[in-house]
Amino acid sequence: MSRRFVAPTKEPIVTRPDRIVTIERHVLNMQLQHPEARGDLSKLLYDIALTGKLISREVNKAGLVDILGETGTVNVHGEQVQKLDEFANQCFMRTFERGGQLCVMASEEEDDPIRIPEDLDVGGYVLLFDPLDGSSNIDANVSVGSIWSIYRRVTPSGHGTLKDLLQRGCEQVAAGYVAYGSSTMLVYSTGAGVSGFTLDPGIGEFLLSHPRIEIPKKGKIYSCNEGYRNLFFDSTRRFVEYLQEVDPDSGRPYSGRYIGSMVADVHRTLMYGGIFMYPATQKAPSGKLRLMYEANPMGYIIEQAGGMASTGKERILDLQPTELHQRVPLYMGSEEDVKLAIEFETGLR
Ligand code: AHM
Ligand code: MG
Repeated sequence: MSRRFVAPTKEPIVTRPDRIVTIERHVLNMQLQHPEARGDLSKLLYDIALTGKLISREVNKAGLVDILGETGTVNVHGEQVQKLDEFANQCFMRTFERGGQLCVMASEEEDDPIRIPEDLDVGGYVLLFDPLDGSSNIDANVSVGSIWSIYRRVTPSGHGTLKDLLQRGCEQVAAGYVAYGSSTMLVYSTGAGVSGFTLDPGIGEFLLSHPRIEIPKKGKIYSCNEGYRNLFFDSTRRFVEYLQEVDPDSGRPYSGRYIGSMVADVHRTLMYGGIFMYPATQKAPSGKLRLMYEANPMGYIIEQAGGMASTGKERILDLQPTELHQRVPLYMGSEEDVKLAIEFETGLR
């Protein structure tokens, strides 16, 4: 007797859309709810979608570089084959410098703030981005992503300065990521919940696939690089050991999942719940991940979905940045799981 297929009963908490909505339509609908809006933020979000598509196209060809490029550095068109993270960085810079909405930018790939060229218009917003996070994974065909964050400028006019860039994460007006995985997804928030769009490669459009994403209050997965276990501080080691203890009543042991590509690890955490962490270690007391390019934008998304993002002691989005490339220890995910991590990290357990 053939077995009937039984669909899994547990689904991530996402509301399914009941009509076809492009990201452009979604952004426009959002703008219409703010009659005072001039459309500058919307234009920035359209350009984020465009940049995501351009990078997605190149990432999908990554495995072909050796086939299409004669030497690995020159492609069939005689053009230099750029490293993908360089390409992604250029893509962001070239798309955004000419729009007229930004006064300054910063990239994880650039030491200094990126000035808008003197002859171009400047506007009221600030953009920070990590053009291709996790790019060391590309050769193994593992998911990577772009992360971005938008603020309003704080200086009155002219070209933006470091002061415009070094704002607390709670001042973000929009943030999100594009995950280049089995499909390409753009997830963003402007402070009224989180929406997810999947790129339909046939028509080249991001279509609303995950309206109103909410992270479960508690998960069953923890995600960290356990190769550093012997470098973890005692509090972190005890927290991980606690999650591994067998206690079915409290849902333990948790499963461990770690891709080593933050966008993919955080996206899974957003969908299924649980906790993603990159803690302080004895070798790297501030952890590895960057406040401005990784922790703040991803923390904003997680909070907007109902979760928490913490250093283990403080809320990530409350931190006053002092440097563009500063690093922070990071715990983000389901509210109950992050609260538990904080209890361990602050000595309450
Ligand atoms: P990158 O910005 O140089 O790509 O590094 C960030 C990446 C994250 O995507 C990921 O969470 C982390 O580095 C993995 O680091 P590790 O290999 O130490 O676990
Ligand atoms: Mg990065």
